[in-house]
Amino acid sequence: MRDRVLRELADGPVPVPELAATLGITPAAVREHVEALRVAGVDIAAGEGGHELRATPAYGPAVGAGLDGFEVAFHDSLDSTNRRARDLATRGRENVVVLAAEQTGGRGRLDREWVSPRGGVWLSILLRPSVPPADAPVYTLAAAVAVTRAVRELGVDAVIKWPNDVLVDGRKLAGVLTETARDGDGLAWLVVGVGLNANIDPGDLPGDRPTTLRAECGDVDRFPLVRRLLGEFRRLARDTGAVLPAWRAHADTLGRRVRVATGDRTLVGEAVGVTFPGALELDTGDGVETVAAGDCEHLRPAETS
Ligand code: BT5
Repeated sequence: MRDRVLRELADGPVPVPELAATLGITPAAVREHVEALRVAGVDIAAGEGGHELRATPAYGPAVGAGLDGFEVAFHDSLDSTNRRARDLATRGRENVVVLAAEQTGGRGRLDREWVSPRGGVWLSILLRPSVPPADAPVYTLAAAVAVTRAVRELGVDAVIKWPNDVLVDGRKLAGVLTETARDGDGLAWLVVGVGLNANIDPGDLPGDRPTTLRAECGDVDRFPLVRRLLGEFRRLARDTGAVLPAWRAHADTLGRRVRVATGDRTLVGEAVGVTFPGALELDTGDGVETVAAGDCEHLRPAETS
């Protein structure tokens, strides 16, 4: 609800009774939300025409103000938001989003380095969904969809490479790292880490072909971007049946010739489908193989091995 109050105030000025009627709550409840937002650092003006958001808050602790469903912990600097979220998980916490302005020890999959200077979006979402551990990959796909939708709103032509990369013209804009722990046969917790290169020069990043929002569309306001991303993710996490159709709609891998390296083997074939919770179906010519996890490379049509 507080997020909706914030959105209405952004279109303000709006008198409290009108806002209360729009949102279906009492004027007293509106005033409580406004006060809580102010305490969180959001600059709300009260004038003759009603209340209004004076300026979009800076990217900082206020990014979590009133975000439905998540408690947000913003840090100026952390080694890794995933590491911090794992610590919170072992202390029994849930529905927390850890954000950092910079990471000094960011990690990709297989303990690879993830370079995370100031200007980017580095965050980890800690959840405890009541699902079997095998379902965890669907949350990785959900995060890739959430990032893709949020940046497409900015006019960036982002697509998803299976399983977790968000690309623009073959260049990597964002990656997702999901970590889990079991509790007996169930899932104890799930940490979904998202690294999105926002207001950064691509030359400051490693990797094959990195890109950034700065390069694709110019510097962006990360406050609404992160809130949009988290809102999309929350919707999908609550309705995981919606994840695969959304993922397919943005996928660049399906229909392509790909090479997939799993722990012990490398497969080449045409990516023909993705099945719940996120496995890739590969037509190798000798039948269709289902690959649960791996590093995927898109091949040009002539490249076959
Ligand atoms: C990923 O790994 O793509 C997952 C990245 C997840 C990062 C987030 S940031 C918030 C949270 N906290 C963490 O500590 N991690 C998560 P992978 O597919 O393994 O890609 C890693 C490879 O990408 C590296 O080996 C580099 O070659 C390259 N790389 C490193 N930093 C990059 C960057 N900022 N942009 C693009 N490529 C990068």
